[in-house]
Amino acid sequence: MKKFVEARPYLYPYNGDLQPENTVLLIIDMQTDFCGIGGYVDRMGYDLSLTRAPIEPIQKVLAMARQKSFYVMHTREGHRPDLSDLPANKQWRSRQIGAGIGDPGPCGRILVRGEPGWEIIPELAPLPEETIIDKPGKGSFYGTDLDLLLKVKGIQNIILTGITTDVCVHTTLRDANDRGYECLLLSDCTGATDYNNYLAALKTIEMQGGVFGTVATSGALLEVMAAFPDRSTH
Ligand code: C5J
Repeated sequence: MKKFVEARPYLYPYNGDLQPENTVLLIIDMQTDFCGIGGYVDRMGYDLSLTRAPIEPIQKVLAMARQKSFYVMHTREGHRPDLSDLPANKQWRSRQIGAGIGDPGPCGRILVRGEPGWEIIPELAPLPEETIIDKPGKGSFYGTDLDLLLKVKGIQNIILTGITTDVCVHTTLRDANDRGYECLLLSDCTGATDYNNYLAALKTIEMQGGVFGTVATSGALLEVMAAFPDRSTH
């Protein structure tokens, strides 16, 4: 039976083929560096309440995805400890704003793999069976095996959540859309360092009949997910 989530500008997914077997919940960069005290975003001087706002809504969607056996994947932005995968211009720009990638801070070296600030926040800690994608850039496909993993699992639908809406989430969304994945962004499960950019990022998805996909609230998705059988019963 076809299933659709109430979304803008069109119901998701476009073909009604929404199943745990062909759909992944992708949780992007919910790391201390992006939403925790002393992390990268905090060091840049942004208001952490904007990037922390999605934590609770994502927790609810994550719990439902686990209960209903949807695939769950998490991403982490970060660099090798020797910084050999850190482009010089990315490091230079981060130092200009006082939060040099690779430099020491209250949460360890900023955006370096293995450091406390790079870890996913405990509220959204991955389970051992959930895939974690370590990415050196903003997009989740660049320099990773995400596309291969999705193809092998037969994933058609990607439900995007995480931070930041206008940077890593949007870069991932645009790339996923070009690769033919059917994308849904959950508006209350994402946040940006700049609220107007958050609003613009949502609007950009909705233009041209859904140029990159479609946008829903987590409530609308949860309503549809609730109708699937629980993990233990299938
Ligand atoms: C940024 C991200 N903003 N996760 N990364 O540098 O959006």
